[in-house]
Amino acid sequence: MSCLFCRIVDGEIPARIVHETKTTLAFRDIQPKAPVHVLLIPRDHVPNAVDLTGDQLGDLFAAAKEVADAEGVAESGYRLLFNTGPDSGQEVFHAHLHLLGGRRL
Ligand code: D5M
Repeated sequence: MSCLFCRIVDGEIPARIVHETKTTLAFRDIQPKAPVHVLLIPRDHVPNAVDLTGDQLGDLFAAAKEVADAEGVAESGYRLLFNTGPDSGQEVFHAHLHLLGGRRL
C-alpha cells in the first residue's frame, strides 16, 4: 500500500496520535506550522477533501472540536483547513483536515 496516511492508519508508520475514533484518526503534523498542528483524517482512503461524504466530514469536525479542547486552544481559537489539489499545496492525497493553533496566526 503506497498511501502514507493509510500506512499510519494501519500502524505501519509511527505517528504521534492524539485522538482516535472508529472512523477518524488525529495525529501531530511532522512539520508543524504552529505550536499545535494536528492532522485529522478519515480511516478510509479518500484522496481529496471534496470527495468526503457528509458523515465523514461531520466526524472529522466533531473530532477537531475534541482535539481543540484537549490541546487547550478551544478558547483562544484555531484554524481548520483543507488543502485541495496541487495548486493549494496539497502533498498527501489522503484527505486531511489541518488544525492549527497555539499562536496568533
Ligand atoms: O499537508 C500534508 C502534511 O502532512 C504536511 O504538513 C506534512 C505532514 N506529514 C507528512 N508526512 C507525515 C508523517 N509521516 N506524519 C505526520 N505528518 C506528516 P498537505 O495539506 O498535503 O500539504
